[in-house]
Amino acid sequence: MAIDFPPGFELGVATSAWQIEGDVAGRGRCNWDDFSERPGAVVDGATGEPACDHVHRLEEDLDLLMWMGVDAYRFSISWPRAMDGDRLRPEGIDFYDRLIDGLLARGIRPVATLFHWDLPSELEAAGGWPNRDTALRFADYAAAMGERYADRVDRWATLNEPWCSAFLGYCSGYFAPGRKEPGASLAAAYHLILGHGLAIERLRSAGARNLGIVLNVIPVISETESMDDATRHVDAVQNRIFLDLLAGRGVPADLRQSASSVTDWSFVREDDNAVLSAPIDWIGENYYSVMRVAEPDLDNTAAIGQDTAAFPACPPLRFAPRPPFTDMGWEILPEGIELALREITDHLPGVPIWICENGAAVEEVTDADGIHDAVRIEYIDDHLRALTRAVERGFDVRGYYAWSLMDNLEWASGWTKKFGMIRVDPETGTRTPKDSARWYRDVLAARP
Ligand code: IFM
Repeated sequence: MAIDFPPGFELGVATSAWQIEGDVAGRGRCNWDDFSERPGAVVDGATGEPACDHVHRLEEDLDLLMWMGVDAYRFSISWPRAMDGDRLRPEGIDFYDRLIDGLLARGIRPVATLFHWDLPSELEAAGGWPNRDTALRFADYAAAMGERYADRVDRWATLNEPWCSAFLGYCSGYFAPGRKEPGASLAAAYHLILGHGLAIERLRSAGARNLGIVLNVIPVISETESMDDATRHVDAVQNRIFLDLLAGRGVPADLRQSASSVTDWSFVREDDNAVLSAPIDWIGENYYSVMRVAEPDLDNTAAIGQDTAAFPACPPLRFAPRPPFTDMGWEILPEGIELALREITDHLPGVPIWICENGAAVEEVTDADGIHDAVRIEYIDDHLRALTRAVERGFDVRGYYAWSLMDNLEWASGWTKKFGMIRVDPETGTRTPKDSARWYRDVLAARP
């Protein structure tokens, strides 16, 4: 049965720069270049070169987007490709000019994210996001992008999933830059939102429209009442620190207290509040799964240590996802999307929401007839239906971008996990639409 989208609902696909662009020599280095070259940091040793070689295959990829029939394409600008210190980098600017103009020429709305985790190496070396100055440099970069592209970019996101940058980057060390310093990760979270707020002001002054930020709010579910405190703590680190700052409520009081053993919070300045909560025109949510918090399991201590490492001062707990799972081990729960929408709306009433990523790494079967990824189709179909039900119940969701247009570098998992609707051969770069790409194309075409 066809999905009944609300009038004007925007459908698209998403990617990010480091995951697809390649052409490392054509830009400055970033934290992920440095991190991925460290033995063992990325499971299969993949680096940003060649990724999907998107820089050299731009026209082909733009044609695939048009073939798919998307309304909008969400991409990210690589800061070290666009900028060389505080100057524009001409080749990089030319690349994004061609990308944006190529989208417009094909009738596709450009949706740009300014920071999808690739921080210029020199800023990382200077302390990265735990350092307040990075937020100021980010605002300068945002202003430069606004001045260049405000006339053509339809929608802007400052950051993508700041939780990953802050806590996977500086606390568990699972992502670049690989630091394991809980106190620094809280400072990073704060400065990311500060940078976002400063960037919003600068983008607006440059005439850019439709300004927002993309979070990955993950509904945190307590499996038993005894785990309610742990659940609240996880929710504070995963979701509330970002939502509360954006809502003008400051750092959540319970987190301020519970994390006092790892930071004195001296990086928080009371007069930052107006910047942290700068008015936004929309908010993005990347929804994949939920987190279930259960009693610690003595047979599972290794897993406990690994998971809780990302959460300073976390009470003992165990994450207990329920089947079915994707290849990432993430529980599949389409109706969980409504829990995420509720938490966002409770914090930011009246701000329209876009689902900026949703998709799955799954088993695929390749035969003479093509690449069959039935589980991905089912996953996206179920989530789109859950989303339209949520809209019927009153949530103000205006669009959905599937993750991802094509297979790409899945960060620390390298090429071992595939989210694409189009296969990219890691050896040759050849693009082949999977069944899901044809299915999504039909969904898009079936709209009245
Ligand atoms: O590939 C990532 C993306 O870069 C950010 N959101 C989650 C995706 C899947 O892990």
